[in-house]
Amino acid sequence: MKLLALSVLVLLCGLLEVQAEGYNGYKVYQVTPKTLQQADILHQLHEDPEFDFFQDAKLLGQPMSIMASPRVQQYFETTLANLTHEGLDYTVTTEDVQKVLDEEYADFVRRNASRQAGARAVFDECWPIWSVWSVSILKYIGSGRPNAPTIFIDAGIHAREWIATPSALYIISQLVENPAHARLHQNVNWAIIPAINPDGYEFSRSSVLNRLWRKTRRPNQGSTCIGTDPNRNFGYQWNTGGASTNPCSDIYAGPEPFSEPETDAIRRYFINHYTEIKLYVTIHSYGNYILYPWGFTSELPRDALHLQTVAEAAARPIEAASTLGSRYTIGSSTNVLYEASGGSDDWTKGAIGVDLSYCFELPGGGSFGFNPPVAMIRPIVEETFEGFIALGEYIASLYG
Ligand code: 0X9
Ligand code: ZN
Repeated sequence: MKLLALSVLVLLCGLLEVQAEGYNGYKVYQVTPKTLQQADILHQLHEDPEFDFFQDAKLLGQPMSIMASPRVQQYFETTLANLTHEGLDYTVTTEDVQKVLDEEYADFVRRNASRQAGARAVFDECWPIWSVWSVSILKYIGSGRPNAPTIFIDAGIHAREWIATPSALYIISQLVENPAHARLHQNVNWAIIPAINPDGYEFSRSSVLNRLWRKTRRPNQGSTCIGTDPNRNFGYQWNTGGASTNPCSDIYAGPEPFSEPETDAIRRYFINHYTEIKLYVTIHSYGNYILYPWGFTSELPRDALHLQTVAEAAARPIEAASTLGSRYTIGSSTNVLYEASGGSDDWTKGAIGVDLSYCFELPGGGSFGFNPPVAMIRPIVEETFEGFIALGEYIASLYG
């Protein structure tokens, strides 16, 4: 088992070929709406391909971080300027996104060049190409009993959220290699997919021009735009809100539920194992949230209190262990973040019936949150694992 997880330190630390137009002239705005009407106006832009919401905010008075292409900046700035009369605040936090990405990448290359060539430690020395091999990993780490209660974790469904994958790999490494955690898989199985969107992930690595790619990479019929948002592609309340029918949008729901091989792979696994799976966690970044269903409605599931209590029990040890000062916000997706239908967590709970279903948004880092410096990988993955220990112990205590 160490096998794939850690022995494949194939670590080709450089990025590959250059493609696409990149983010030249794209700006990032920090916008703080003060009224619900202002927030609504901003949310309407969510599915417009010319905008990318790096950080959304549900609560009035909290800042949103929105990237706008050069094509819409004039229009956007006029809209914002009009809204400032009603109290909205905004500033341009980045004048040229590509320039910042290029600088960050040059810094990354400089630091890597000063290290030894060859194999490097997974969590300390580079951002390797994990997905080359990890796509095929759906590993049981477990009790030896195929029907034992199972914890299912996926990571990296959004291509650019790189920190998700090492966090999942770290869970595997601790479960497999650290005897202190053997008890966590004595009576419980763990199924972990560290890079569930490998094509997208590779694309986001292929050039700094593609660094902010989020979706899958399957071409769309009748459109030149590529890819579907896999986290809008699950078949429970699919495309009922907070998702787009435009293939060019970053939150494109796909032509139909489970149109993507990545989401279909999860579906097939759950269909075969639904009786055993007791906990589902999908790992994303960024923003320090533990989210639970629903993402399609602001109504709460009947067992919201249970979901909240277990999430709090996971957040506490993360926060206690954090050397980064991490603090987590916990709540239902729609209520603390935004409405977004077709997510994997809604489907596992709503369609499959997994009671405990969560989306972890890990800490961000670097310019836009998706580029934690290499030195932040270990602190993030270590503190996050503390949450998974708590979750693992809870599942073992319930079913073990
Ligand atoms: O929008 C998403 O898919 C997730 N946030 S992210 O910034 N990583 O893209 C949140 C998903 C929460 N779950 C649902 N809406 N079902
Ligand atoms: Zn995500």
